[in-house]
Amino acid sequence: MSKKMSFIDKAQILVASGKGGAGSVSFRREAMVPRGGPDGGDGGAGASVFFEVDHNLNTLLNFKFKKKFLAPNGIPGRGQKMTGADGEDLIIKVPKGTLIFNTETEKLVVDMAEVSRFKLCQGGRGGKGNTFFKTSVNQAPTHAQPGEDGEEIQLNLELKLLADVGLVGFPNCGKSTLVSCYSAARPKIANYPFTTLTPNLGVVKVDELKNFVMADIPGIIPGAHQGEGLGFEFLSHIERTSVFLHVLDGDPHNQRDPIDDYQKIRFELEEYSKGDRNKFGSLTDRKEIICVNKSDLLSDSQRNELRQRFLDLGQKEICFVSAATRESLDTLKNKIIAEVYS
Ligand SMILES: Nc1nc2c(ncn2[C@@H]2O[C@H](COP(=O)(O)OP(=O)(O)OP(=O)(O)O)[C@@H](O)[C@H]2O)c(=O)[nH]1
Ligand SMILES: [Mg+2]
Repeated sequence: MSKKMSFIDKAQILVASGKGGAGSVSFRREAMVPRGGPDGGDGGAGASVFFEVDHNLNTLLNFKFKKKFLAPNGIPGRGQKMTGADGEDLIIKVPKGTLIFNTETEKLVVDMAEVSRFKLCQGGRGGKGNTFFKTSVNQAPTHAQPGEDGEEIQLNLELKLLADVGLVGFPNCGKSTLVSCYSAARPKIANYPFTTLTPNLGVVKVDELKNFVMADIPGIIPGAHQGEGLGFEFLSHIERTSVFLHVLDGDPHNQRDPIDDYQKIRFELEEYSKGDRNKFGSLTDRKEIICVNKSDLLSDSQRNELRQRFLDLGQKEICFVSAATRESLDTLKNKIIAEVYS
């Protein structure tokens, strides 16, 4: 397995192009013309289905809820040689780099990193009306063509997600709880260390157009660089993230000190960055946000003391939050947004 393993966002959808409209069987009716000729018009073409890259998207979240994409049918032809309208093509927007596979054959249909627009299903042709079939020997054809069927295909979409924000901290400090507060992800949460064994990913919505990806990796403990705990394996998941959110455990009863914890995690990140392990620059020069979680368990004086000690260390402001009571979660989210988009 590659070291640079990233997260995969997946979705399965059904797309279908529209059926062509049927040709019409119709004859002219005019007061002075005893036997009117054929005047059935052609059916309109069914709509095609296109995929198009939208640079504002970075996840497949839109496909979690809507799974069927059916392009409209062409409108049938009518008398007086009226051609039916074509169906309007369906354009499905996807993030750049989305891989589109045929579910049945498992073959790659298109890589949306290579093209920005791709026609996936051709709409059915409209049927010819009976006017078309008029010949010298058949002046009054009574048949027209039906519209051609559209195509239907089940697809698997895959997108490699790169996390924008990586959560680092000791086991049990509430990383997974925070991810579940900010996103639709539902990682396992429990009151013991190493609940999270593999990374979780949360997609955090900023507004209608923007969202970013948060990665919750297993807790880090002192000695991780020597293989303690779950070791460093999972740090490779956040090598490419530009922002780290340090989550410190504010619980005053757990015999640990948040500032000490912070320094220990920093030390491990530094150790990780030594040698040739990290190809994306040192993990200690990422933009950093520091929060003390479980602040619901801290008194005002305990908070003030911690804040002051942090400032004395020359560190920036820390943010006191509680995933349990949701205290200051919005403030923290805004800080994260500011760093992710700066
Ligand atoms: N009092 C309090 N408890 C919290 C808060 N946030 C999380 N917890 C509890 O802390 C425990 C650990 O939470 P998790 O989210 O599983 O912690 P984690 O950091 O993901 O832990 P690992 O996966 O083991 O690294 C759970 O029992 C949570 O309910 C909080 O703000 N206040
Ligand atoms: Mg966890």
